[in-house]
Amino acid sequence: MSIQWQTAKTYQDILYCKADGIAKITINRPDKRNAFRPKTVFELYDAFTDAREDQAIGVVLFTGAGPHTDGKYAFCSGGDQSVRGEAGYIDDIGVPRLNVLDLQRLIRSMPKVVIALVAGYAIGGGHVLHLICDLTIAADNAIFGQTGPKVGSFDGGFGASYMARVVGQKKAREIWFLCRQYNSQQALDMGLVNCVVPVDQLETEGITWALEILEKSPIAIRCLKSAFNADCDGQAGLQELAGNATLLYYMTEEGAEGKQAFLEKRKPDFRQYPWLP
Ligand code: S0N
Repeated sequence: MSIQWQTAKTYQDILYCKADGIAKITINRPDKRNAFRPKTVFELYDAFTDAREDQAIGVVLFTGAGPHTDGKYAFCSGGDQSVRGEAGYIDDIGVPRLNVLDLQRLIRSMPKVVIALVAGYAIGGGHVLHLICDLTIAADNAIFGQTGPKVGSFDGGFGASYMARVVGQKKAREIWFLCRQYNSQQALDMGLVNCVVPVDQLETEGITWALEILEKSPIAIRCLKSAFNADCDGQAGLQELAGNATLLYYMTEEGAEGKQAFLEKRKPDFRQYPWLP
């Protein structure tokens, strides 16, 4: 299945297009195996924010450009080590950044479904990016792993705690402590990905899943996503879940009565609404 992608905005490090209720965001730094520098992350944040704000978009496909000139693929190889400074990754004006953490929170909290399409390497901070997506579809050539303790970094946030929720404590510690690489079948077996398809069918499969999701109720999906998040995200998770309860309450006549009465300078008449069992 193919759809007619329309470029939504032009960037330097990423590609961003939309079609039929789906947004596709692609990291496009093939010379670096799609590693992210601060600019890449700022651009990703901008595109994800646009997808979040666009009421026609329900699903985001998040992927990496490939194949590269040597025939290999990558989803993302993590932070760009060539711009890593003493306190983070150095941006265009010399400021050290760890801005991928902002992106992780946006992907996790946005009320749209984010599907990672992983071909080739998902390594280091690139592995964490696929991990925090709602769903992951892996190509049969996908390779997953963390490198932090090998290259002098670590992600002790979602990268550790959420990984343990996904694959279990023992496996998460193995992934981080040994820094091994895992193929797509191993990733499927440990619950790290949802399914594995031939690499030339990766986007088609993503579109199929997206169109199936788009037939469902947006508010039901929105509330489910925040409910899944609330289980791990403490008060921030509860805030997200409760925000949806408030949104739904605003949509009721009962909620509107409070506002209307205030505007009409009268006492609200809540007696007309039942105290449901
Ligand atoms: C991906 C690997 C396994 C691919 O190996 P392969 O196919 O043999 O290719 P290479 O020849 O190694 O690479 C091809 C070219 O791409 C460059 N390149 C690859 N990865 C990177 C990278 N991450 N940064 C910069 N350049 C990269 C190569 O240098 C090569 O270019 P040339 O030919 O010009 O030399 C293999 O490439 C690999 O292992 N890559 C490194 C993986 C890695 O260690 N990534 C970093 C891990 N750390 C993080 O991601 C930091 C996490 C993080 O960002 C974070 C976490 C928590 C809180 C905050 C942060 C934050 O920093 O924001």
